[in-house]
Amino acid sequence: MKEILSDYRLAVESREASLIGRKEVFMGKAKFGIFGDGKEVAQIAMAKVFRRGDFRSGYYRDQTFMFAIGELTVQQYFAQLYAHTSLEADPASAGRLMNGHYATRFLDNDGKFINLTDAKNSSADISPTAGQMPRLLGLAYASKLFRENPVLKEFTSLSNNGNEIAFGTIGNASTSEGMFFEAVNAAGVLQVPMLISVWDDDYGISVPQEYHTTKLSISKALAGLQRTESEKGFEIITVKGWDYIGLIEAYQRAETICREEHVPVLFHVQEMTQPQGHSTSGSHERYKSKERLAWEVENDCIRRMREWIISEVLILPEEVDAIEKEAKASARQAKERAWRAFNNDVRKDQLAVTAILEKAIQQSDKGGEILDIKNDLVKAINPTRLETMRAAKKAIRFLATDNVEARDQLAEWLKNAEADNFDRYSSHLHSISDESAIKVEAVEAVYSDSSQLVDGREVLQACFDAALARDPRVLAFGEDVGKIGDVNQGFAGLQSKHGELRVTDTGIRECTIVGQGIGGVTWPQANCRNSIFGLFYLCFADNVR
Ligand SMILES: Cc1ncc(C[n+]2csc(CCOP(=O)(O)OP(=O)(O)O)c2C)c(N)n1
Ligand SMILES: [Mg+2]
Repeated sequence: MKEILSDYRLAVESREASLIGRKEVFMGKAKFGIFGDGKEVAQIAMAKVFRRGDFRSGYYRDQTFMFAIGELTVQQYFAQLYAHTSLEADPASAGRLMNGHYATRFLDNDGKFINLTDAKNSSADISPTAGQMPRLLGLAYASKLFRENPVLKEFTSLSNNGNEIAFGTIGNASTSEGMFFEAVNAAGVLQVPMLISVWDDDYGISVPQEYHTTKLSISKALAGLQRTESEKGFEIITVKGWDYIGLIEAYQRAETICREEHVPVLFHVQEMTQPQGHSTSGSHERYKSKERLAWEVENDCIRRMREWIISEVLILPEEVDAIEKEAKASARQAKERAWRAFNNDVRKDQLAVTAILEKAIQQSDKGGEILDIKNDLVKAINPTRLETMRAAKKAIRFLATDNVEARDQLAEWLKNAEADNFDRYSSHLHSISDESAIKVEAVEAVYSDSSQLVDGREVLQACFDAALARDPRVLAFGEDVGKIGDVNQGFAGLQSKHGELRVTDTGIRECTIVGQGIGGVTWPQANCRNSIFGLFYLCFADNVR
């Protein structure tokens, strides 16, 4: 019972965060907002089977899940909404990821992998719908290799013998993407521990299901993937988004199948709602009928969970009210803390420039113009760094011919601010660790008069052979790479030498071959402070030509 109430409290707090978030955007305190309202209960159920060592590769509706696994606080959630460029405030990306995009760190400050088996891991979300799918496949594929390939057993901080699950989330409309179909098919072929939850609210922005999905249902459309006694495939599970107990039971079943048997699971969560509509760009009243809107209110997962708690768990409505009140207050306080921290940070710049402008007003003949600039700056209700930079630059222009100390101080301030901004917005776009590919030193080829003349393919083959021998994490996969050793023979003989798990063929599906290659890697640019190299170094998306 305690657990049920604490789950309910979290659902309410997360919902409140969504509601407040939308208001913050409309008040001009953030640029854009997209929220996880309507998806709370299912995500709490999913979090119950997400263990240390597991990975998520998901999309922007997953805030409640991130709260539930303890990898995001409500304060951090708001810091991200404001784009607070501080790693302490927003550990996922220091303000660089879009709101509703999540990530945990895979690397320490020296660029070395942390113990991933002891962490609840989330790769960084990316904006293209279904872009999370190829990488999800890679994460799941890594666990298969760690379980099946004895040479990888020593890497105990990367995998617990392959007992991890790669959890994917995707919206119903995004399952129309080619990347989704490619990843699903590949997971069935490879038999990897991939558990994909589809959050199905019947819409993709304004477009209803009939434009998206055959038979109006992704689980019906993909029914042929269902495994049978004699054929490998998927386990397909359907459940309603408001059914707290049904969701918990179904996720437990899914977990066992996926984790123990390494069978992929399609977990179709139906009858979800989106109370605030798609995002802060536009309102759903424009495209949902009155009946649909009324249905969404009735079937709101929090409302239905509340009714269930009162009628089945026999808690008094007043007790539930008290929980709600407390949860909402907690979300509000977290928002206040996040805003204060963000605003203080931005105001530091504003205060510094204002102080110099005040001096300039005293020192310069252009005092009147500088006073206007200062007044404009201090009256900004929600100042951004841009306004302060603009004020400083404008004042410098006015003072160009005026040799006053304040002008030099402004120039000095601007120089420092630009350096700080480089760190805030442009650093870590590529790895700066010792592992950076850019730091690998070239080894010049040395020839002698007696050097043998050989075909290029033999040079390649010798290099690949040496790489495979040097590091057990190196592997190669792609079309025709395995059995025949590539159409052009760069891998000739290497499968029989190093084994099928290390040199292997794949289907003709380049996007997910790349996904398999990057596996645990989080998208480098999107995820600035995270990993930029893979669990595996080598992947061939096509024949080596
Ligand atoms: C490749 C790509 N196409 C289009 C978009 C624009 N877009 C963002 S979200 C979205 C709708 C997604 O709907 P659904 O998958 O059902 O998720 P929901 O938002 O309903 O949870 C669209 C079209 C995008 N981000 N990426
Ligand atoms: Mg949808």
